[in-house]
Amino acid sequence: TTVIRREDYAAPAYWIDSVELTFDLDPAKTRVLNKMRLRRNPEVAAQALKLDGEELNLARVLVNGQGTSFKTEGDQLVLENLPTVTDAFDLEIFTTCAPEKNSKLMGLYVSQGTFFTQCEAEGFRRITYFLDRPDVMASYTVTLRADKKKYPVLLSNGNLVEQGDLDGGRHYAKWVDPHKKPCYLFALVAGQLVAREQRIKARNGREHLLQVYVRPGDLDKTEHAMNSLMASIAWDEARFKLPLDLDRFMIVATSDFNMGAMENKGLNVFNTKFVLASQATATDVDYANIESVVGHEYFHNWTGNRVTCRDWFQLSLKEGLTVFRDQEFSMDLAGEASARAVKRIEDVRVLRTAQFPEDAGPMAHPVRPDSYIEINNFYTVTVYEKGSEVVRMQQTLTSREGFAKGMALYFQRHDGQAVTCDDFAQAIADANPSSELARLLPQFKRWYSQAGTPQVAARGHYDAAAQRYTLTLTQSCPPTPGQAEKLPFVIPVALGLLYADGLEIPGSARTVVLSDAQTEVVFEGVASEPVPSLLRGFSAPVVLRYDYSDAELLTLLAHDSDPFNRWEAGQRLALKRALATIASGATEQPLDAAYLDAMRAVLRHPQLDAAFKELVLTLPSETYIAEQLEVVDPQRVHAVREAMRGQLALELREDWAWAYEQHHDTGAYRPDAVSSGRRALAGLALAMLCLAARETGDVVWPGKTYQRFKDAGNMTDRFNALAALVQSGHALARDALQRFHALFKNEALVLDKWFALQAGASDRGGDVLPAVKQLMKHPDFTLKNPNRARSLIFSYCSANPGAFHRADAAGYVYWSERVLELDALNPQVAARLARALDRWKKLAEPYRHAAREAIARVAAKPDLSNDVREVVSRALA
Ligand code: HT7
Ligand code: ZN
Repeated sequence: TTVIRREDYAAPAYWIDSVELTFDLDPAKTRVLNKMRLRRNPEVAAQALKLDGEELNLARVLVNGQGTSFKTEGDQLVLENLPTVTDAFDLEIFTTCAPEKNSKLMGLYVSQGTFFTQCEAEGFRRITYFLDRPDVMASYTVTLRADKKKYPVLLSNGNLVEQGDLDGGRHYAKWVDPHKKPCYLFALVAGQLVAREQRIKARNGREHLLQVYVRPGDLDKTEHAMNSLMASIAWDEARFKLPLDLDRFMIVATSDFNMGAMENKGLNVFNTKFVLASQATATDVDYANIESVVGHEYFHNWTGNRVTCRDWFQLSLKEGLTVFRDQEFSMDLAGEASARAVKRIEDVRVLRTAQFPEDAGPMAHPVRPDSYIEINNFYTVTVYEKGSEVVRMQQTLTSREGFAKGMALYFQRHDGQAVTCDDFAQAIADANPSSELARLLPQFKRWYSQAGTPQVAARGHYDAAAQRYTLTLTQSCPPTPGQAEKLPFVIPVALGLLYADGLEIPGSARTVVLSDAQTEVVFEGVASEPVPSLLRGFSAPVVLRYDYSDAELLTLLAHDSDPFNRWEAGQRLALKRALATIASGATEQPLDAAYLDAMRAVLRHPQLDAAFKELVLTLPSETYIAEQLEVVDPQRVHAVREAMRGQLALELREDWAWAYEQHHDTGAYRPDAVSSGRRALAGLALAMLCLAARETGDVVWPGKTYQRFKDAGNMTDRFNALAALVQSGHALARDALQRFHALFKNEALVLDKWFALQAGASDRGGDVLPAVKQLMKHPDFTLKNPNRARSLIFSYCSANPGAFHRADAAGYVYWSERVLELDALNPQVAARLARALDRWKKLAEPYRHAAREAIARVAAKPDLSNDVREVVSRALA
């Protein structure tokens, strides 16, 4: 295994200016003719040309039309006797590959009889020999040839310039991409597909053809994806003045995909999960995810494709920035401030439950990593979500308008180039010379180089006589692998002060930029001891420590003008109680009247949105609670949180019944923010009412829930009702699950939900693992389809800690078997599953020891993929 280091970056010895690819598509043996025009890079010493290749059969190599000597070194094809002058020359390489045998889903593969490609990060080398690195940008001409009946649709990047029939029932299509691109953005698709089409005219008058390609039976599920695409195009024009630069923009859906989607130039390939939606089969969350993933991939057309990454260490250049853009897009579409806040809370929840643990565990790495063994392991929440927060802080430090100016400068400077995270931050700062970002740029960039989640400790001192309030902010950052000491970050802390009655102190709101280890902020003319509202809107990806009293939190929950901090106050109230109960050793009655009354007040509040209420009334997750502890007993965390849920359900049961009655009827189905918020709250109410029924013996609410499950007019209501029965362990759940399966047996994405729900069910006496094992034998289960594997195995191992961490270690044994089994098929998916035990060192005994043994068992396997090897060796280090 080789470690790749950022500091070793060197420009390529050759440039590839143009590529002509000809494919003879055949699942068993596809022939690829690759004609390149290359030239030596005059800025680099003359050297051999080393082309990347993987699992290819090489048939022929010609230089300027002549046979040439070549050798192979590992996976590379090495050509030593090339023209030494820097004039351009032709290189022709003929290879074959076997798409139907490709279970890794990288390179060219077959999914349900259709050819797809996935080239990011290093999949192009599985199609042909090439300089497979993002700083080599070439013009592509692609000819596809295939059997016309089996593969009537032949797609690649750019414009279709020619098509026609060939002998023997075959046909061809020739595509020319008008834009230069790195090879990771190459794509082809060939199969029996149909498209929803839409012609649009942009603000500048240019006409475009938009297409969403799916399998023939799925056309009626493409309207939302197309609407999302049109909204994305309009948004990027309006907010950043970035137009669509293609005549034709295509999205194609496949059910076999390692990730969510891929931004290939003009030919985005999507996991069906992020394209297909109908009210009968998709939930509100699915609709929202489709909108944001369609937006994300579309926004890559500028941030990633027009300006790309110099090397894969710069991945966050495109991913952090594009996540920021898709988050802003969804917020802008959500509309009102309260709906924006709901989206912000959801995004922060992801960051804190997934990225903070990553930053505190063995896989911690900076937003711009310094080294890797397998780049696929670095498509992480740190690169994506923390990367987005780093971009968001740049906006905070330059203003919304200033940031837009910075983006304009970035494209003015770097359009058509492969650049670095430094180039991006420099452009934003240079466009805003008098901003805090410009003043502090070198220090700000520590967000790119230092891993770990900074902590900001706040202390307040009120001097009644002087009517002065002094706030002291202190920052620190724990060590991470390879980085023992950290230097201070630039941390924008948005804050304000409230009087105890909830009134905001006029003039107190500001953004303090913390750049030293410690800063004091002094407020004059403060009439009585204030309550500080700190880190409003989650203005930086840090842990905020402040010793809030219950009274202060109740004030913030009831009155803060910042909706994020209102929600946060509710979470802190719940967390305090969870931690106290966990520490006490008892489990009964974790919640007191003060908390329950506050939750009732939120639930019954006449002005608050339903979506916001649902977020406040949802307790912090087991994972988030566990992260606050030094040593974690997952069973104890589970038991305490379940006790809290039970109490919240029981004590507020009349309020839940009221909430359900008030919110369950949302009229004709529309996945907009308001009606989906109402459905979410009604769904939580049903879950709570079924939970309360366990205690009270009530049969009415479970009965109503079952009825709801049967009658629901949309998947959100139906699934919420089903989940309420399953999560409360009600006897009706069995029958409901059976019916659900019968209804949706031909809908793969719905079956994924069915598997996931059972694997994620609240554990009662260790019953989930046997159920999961049984479900592995279900005829609809297959390990080969990543969505299905994730829906069953990941839902159990990564998303159900109370069921996974068993004192008998059976969960860990199951995990290690699945990691090894998956590794033989698809190392990328296996490596993601391998991360389920990242935080093993925090576990209490007997879990800790058993988890270590399970990881060691995986590590002991001699022929592990690099992907899994890197994850387990870091875990054991
Ligand atoms: N840029 C895309 C990355 C991606 C990917 C990476 C590795 C292996 C498979 C993959 N499929 C897609 C996803 C994105 O838009 O961020
Ligand atoms: Zn992306």
